[in-house]
Amino acid sequence: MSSFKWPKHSILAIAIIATWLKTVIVYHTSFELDIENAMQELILIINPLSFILFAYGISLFFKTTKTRNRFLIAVSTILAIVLYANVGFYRFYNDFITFAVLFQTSNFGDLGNSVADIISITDILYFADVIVLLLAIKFIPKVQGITPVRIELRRAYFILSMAMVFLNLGLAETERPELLTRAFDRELLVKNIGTYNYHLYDIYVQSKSSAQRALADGSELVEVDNYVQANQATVNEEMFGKYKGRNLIIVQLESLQSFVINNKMNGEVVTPFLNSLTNDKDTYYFNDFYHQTGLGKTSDSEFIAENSLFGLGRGAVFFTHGGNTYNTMSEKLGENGYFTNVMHSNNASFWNRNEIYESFGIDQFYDIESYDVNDENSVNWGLKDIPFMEQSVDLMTGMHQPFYSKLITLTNHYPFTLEEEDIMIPEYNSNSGTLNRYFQTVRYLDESIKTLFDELKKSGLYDNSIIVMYGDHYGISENHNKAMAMYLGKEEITAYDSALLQSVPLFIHVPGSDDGEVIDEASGQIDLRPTLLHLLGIETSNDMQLGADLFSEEHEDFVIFRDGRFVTDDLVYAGEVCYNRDTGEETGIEACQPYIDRSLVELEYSDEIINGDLLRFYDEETGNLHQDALEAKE
Ligand code: GP9
Ligand code: MN
Repeated sequence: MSSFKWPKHSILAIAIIATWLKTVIVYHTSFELDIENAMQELILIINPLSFILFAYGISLFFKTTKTRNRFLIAVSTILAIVLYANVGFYRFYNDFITFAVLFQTSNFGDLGNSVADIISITDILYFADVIVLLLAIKFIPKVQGITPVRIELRRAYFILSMAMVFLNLGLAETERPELLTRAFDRELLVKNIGTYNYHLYDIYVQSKSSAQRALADGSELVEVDNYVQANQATVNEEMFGKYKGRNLIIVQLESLQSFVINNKMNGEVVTPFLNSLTNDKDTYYFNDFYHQTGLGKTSDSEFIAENSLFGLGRGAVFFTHGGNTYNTMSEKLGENGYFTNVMHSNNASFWNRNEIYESFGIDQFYDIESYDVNDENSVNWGLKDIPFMEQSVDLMTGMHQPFYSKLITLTNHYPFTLEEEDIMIPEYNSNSGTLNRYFQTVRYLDESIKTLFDELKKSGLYDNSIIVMYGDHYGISENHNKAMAMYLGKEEITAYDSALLQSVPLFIHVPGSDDGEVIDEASGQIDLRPTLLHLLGIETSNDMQLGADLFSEEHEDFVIFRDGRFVTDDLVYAGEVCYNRDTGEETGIEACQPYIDRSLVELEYSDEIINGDLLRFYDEETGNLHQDALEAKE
């Protein structure tokens, strides 16, 4: 044996260094954090330390080496689990876990295949620091008995830890002013304060939002109401009530982005049926329409369309605020004699749908129990879209009319797998299997819409319906930028490109209208509620909604994304840079500033309504505020 004598706190030092190094390596290998300069790199390197020093430092309060070591093992294991959970989540959602999402365990259960798809045996490396620590404890000779830590040492240690926190926050503040007050973006938070601190911050914000509801008294609503009233777009008299009494069939097209529409993949047409609708005499096709979803993905797009409000910047509003008071499109249609329902062959609890649909006033949810699902007719997440359409129209045939049915498709969902018999075009040939398969599942989705139309015609429902279709959110995340660049024939995908790639198609198909056209108004999912209600002759002028009727002369070309980016007819704001939309070149921030300000206001008003559950203070019928709110106005 060598005569080397290990210093007294070697184990602590090893634990700190191992977890620190591991975390920095994980940042670089498992997340796609855009690092633009040396300062950002420095912040990324030091940010795990500011938390680890504190967490591991608590061990210095224990009296024996044994209890100190046990504590270190426990903390390092917990931290490794937290980090690994984020890695797994990131692989799937390209985002970091939020406290709110942790309560969505039912969703994680249902991921099934996808989970197996995203974890692998080599993931044991994410626990490398725990292993190093265990080895160190085993092989480094221990001092037995009670060995308290000197107070001065402890004091010096915690002064150093504090200094680390301030250094971290200070650098983050210079690099990203107002980070903690404005943060819309989890990636920025992780980049600047680190994953572990980010979770503490998130827990703090969540508790704050529960407190917000308790404290809200409706007075906030006065300001929001004024803004909404002042920004209302007048209805287009010609279009208002033009299709009164028709059934409304909405199809949310899973993960469908606009870049495949009227586009080919290695000579193959990807969406022949939808392409035919883009110049159809009965279809309004919106080619500059965007999803506005956040972490809640499909559920957010449902939320936005039903409420004409944004989802939340953190977690999925379907989960966090399922019990709020809402004034949805469904509720309004219900009041106007419609039978309202959602058709989606998945467990009712997924995305907490069963609960929030009650709050939305939806009459019936045709979930997986209403469908005949077996091995032959399902793939990937469940029932294939073609049999789904057939069975859905069967269900519609027995419905009271007029009805409003929302159909949510499923086959074109990550990981985009199909059975041999359903493959209609070959895979693409990029380095991303995800993008390669995406074209095939999109092709299948397109075919299922053709089926829907055919079945509706057969059933006799077609002529008296309006069929609205839109993509719910992106399917191809920024993790596949290289492959996307190859497909689009670009050198790289910039922040500007990424923003425009958030475009999803919107079709409003009105059989027999002979009114079809291509509309290039920059618009988003938030505009659906007023647009559709107006077409059906239902007033919304008293409603607390942030979108505007797409057929109104006053509809503005301005789409706000949930993360604060936006698109207008001549500007794109992304990555905190203002771009000229025609050239794609950077332009002075002044051009974007007024829109930046308004985006922040609108996102904040939307959050206020949801967090404070403010619609409980609002009289939907008269558009008046309830007594509490009125008193605050005086
Ligand atoms: C689940 C389906 C998919 O029922 O709507 O949700 P997503 O993962 O796309 O948000
Ligand atoms: Mn979806």
